[in-house]
Amino acid sequence: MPTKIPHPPRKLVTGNLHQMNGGKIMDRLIAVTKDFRPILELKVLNIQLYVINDVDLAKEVYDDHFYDKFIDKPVEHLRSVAGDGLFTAYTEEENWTKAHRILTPAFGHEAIANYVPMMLDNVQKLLDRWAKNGINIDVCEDMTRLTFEVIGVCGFDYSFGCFDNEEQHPFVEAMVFAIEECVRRARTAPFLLPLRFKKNKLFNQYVDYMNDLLDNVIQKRRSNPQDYSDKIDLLNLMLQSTDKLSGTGLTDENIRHQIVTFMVAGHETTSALLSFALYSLTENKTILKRAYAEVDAFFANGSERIISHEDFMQFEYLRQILMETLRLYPPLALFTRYAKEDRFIGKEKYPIKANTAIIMMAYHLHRDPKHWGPTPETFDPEHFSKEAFRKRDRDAFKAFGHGLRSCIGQHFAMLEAVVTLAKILQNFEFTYSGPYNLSYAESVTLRPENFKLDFKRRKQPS
Ligand code: MNH
Repeated sequence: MPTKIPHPPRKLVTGNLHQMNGGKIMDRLIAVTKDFRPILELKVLNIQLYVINDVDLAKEVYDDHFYDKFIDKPVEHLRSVAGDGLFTAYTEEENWTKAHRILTPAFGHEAIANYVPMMLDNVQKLLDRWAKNGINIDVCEDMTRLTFEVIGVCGFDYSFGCFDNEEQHPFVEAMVFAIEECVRRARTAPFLLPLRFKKNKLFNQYVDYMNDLLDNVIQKRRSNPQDYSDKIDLLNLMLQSTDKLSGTGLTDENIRHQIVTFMVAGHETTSALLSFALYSLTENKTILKRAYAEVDAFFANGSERIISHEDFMQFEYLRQILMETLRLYPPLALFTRYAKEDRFIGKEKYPIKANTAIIMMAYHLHRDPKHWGPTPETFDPEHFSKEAFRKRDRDAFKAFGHGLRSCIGQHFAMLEAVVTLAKILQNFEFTYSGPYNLSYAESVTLRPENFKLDFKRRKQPS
């Protein structure tokens, strides 16, 4: 029997806008949607969207035959920065399929093994920074220094000097402004957009600056390939690969879009993961103790032991901690899909209109008691023991999105996070710098707000 999809109380013209205003947008969205399982409908001015909070209902929307990734307004605006790069491309675009085929092996287990030394290099810079001054550390900020450097070096052999300077590199400043401006544009009525003279001018200057910097790097390699032939990074891979199916490679412009995409998609997400992991460990001393034990066992025969990709398996408990962190605090708290034609879901119950945004609320899906047990709010790495993992529905965990359009960088991110966490635990103890209550920062990604720790070098176990 078709049923009307429930919705929070609405106002005549503005719909649910009043529930979204006043406060941080992610907090508002989490709060407004929380009590509606399995589904609700929101109307914000003239925009209609569905929000799904229930794993079993979500499963129907994961059918790639009838549903696909929805390019929502902020992502559409982001195309003036990242073009048809993987994240912002429409699935039908030829360049999505082509880049997906070329880049998937580049992010596979075998390829990313090459990046461990570059990751370790930069983790060492983070440790040195804290060894010099570990008091009152803004954790997200320093984690972002790390993740930005790592993706710069692994992506195109470029250092932004995030560990050498306190001020941001102009590229970082440009990128942060551009992303924020895209989000602001998405919330602005279209007829007002051309009137934002100052912001538009700044936006264009920043985007030109980023493009010039990257075009220079790409041109240098194109003209002197022999000078760079030994570089193992994503740029060389893109320059050297041809797509077997079409027989052509990626254009220089598309390669530039991919690099911007990796910078945008790869740094704040991984930084949020590492920050929430340290938060969760500070809160849970028993879990922290077991994490130290795993790390100390690894370094038992020499604190200088260098972590390699094969060692990833030795940090099973750290991996469980990081996965559990992604469950409770998915850095992308939601992703969006749409139905290709009008559909019913929930056993023919709820009508879903074609081409309308369906928000998959990972934040709530990861707290679905039918799949995560009676106390889903509890941080418990046992949720990701081999045993529990085997028993659980694969679709209950979506921190990396879904299907064809899921995160291409997920193994890269997990490898970087495990290596980083292992080295931090090997070297430091940490406590809150002051009283701390978790709140989320206002940004595109979910991040802990104002999260500060004091790091103290560990006495080496005797
Ligand atoms: Mn990542 C897509 C989460 C790290 C590059 N990423 C996605 C999606 C999620 C996601 C969710 C799907 C978005 C959507 O459906 O609209 N990503 C993460 C998280 C981390 C992460 C939680 C870290 C933790 N991502 C990375 C890293 C890189 C990267 C690191 C690159 C170096 N992600 C991508 C790209 C896509 C993506 C590229 C788009 C893939 C596609 O659509 O083909």
